[in-house]
Amino acid sequence: MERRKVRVIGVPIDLGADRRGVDMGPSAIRYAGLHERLKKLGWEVEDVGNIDVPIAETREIKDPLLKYLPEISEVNQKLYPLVAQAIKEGVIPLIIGGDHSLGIGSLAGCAASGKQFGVIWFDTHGDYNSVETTSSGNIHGMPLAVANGIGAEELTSIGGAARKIKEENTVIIGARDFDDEERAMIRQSGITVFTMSDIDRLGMEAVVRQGLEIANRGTHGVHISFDLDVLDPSEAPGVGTPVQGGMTYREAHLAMEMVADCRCLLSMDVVEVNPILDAQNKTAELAVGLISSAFGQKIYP
Ligand code: EXY
Ligand code: MN
Ligand code: MN
Ligand code: MN
Repeated sequence: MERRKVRVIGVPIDLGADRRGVDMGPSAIRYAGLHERLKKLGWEVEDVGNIDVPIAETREIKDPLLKYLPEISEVNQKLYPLVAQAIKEGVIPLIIGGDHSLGIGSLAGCAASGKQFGVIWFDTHGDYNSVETTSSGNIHGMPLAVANGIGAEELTSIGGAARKIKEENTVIIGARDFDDEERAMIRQSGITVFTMSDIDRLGMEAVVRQGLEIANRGTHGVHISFDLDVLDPSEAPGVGTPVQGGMTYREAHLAMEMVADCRCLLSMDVVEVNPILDAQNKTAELAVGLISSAFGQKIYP
């Protein structure tokens, strides 16, 4: 098998969550042994370091419904060409955050690569708010809407004016906390949602199998956007917006093992690790374990 390359891109952003600590996510994930684990699996690992992110303390919030909009736009303007270039080279970009506002640049990068791609968004939340629907003004609650052309022009125009995703190839898995208006917007879209209740009823294997089928239909591969808050807070305490009733450790690993088995991984985000909220760095270690499963680690080789 040819040695596949993975390019790690750090995005230490906390502006989208408006919560300090998640900017340390990339360091916590590297500290938890990311490179060693991927190399042990036979991957050639390249790390471009971290994108420079302005610190919140030196910024003023101009619009409380789009907090740190100029800075978040600037960060994602830097991110998307790096993602696009990696994909064009046949390298898998692994974008480690940092809050989920980086998903704007990741998805714009996937689109700019020229590949047809599907999306599986593993998340408690829909991340489908816009300035019209948000109550927090936190842009990490908006990236999937932005990628679908909904929201502030400073964000939807990153990587070009066109929508970055295809609703018919986009799936949310693990949902259990949508805002009211956000829920209505997602319902009106063609995005498929599997809630935690669906997972309880159908089982994770059936849900992920259906999700991969949808994301791969007529595409060249799949972008996985993994928000650590999709797991139960008992498993992933170091996240900024925890919600009870999340995935178990094994459900999350099964999902990632199935991603590896499908050999359809185009690119991957791993976001919302906040080591300040988790002194033992358990959440970052969990993130590295899940990445390992997505990149081919087998419990029983
Ligand atoms: N829906 C809420 C909001 O828009 O503020 C919570 C969003 C949490 C987003 C995290 C990254 O998943
Ligand atoms: Mn999210
Ligand atoms: Mn979330
Ligand atoms: Mn279509």
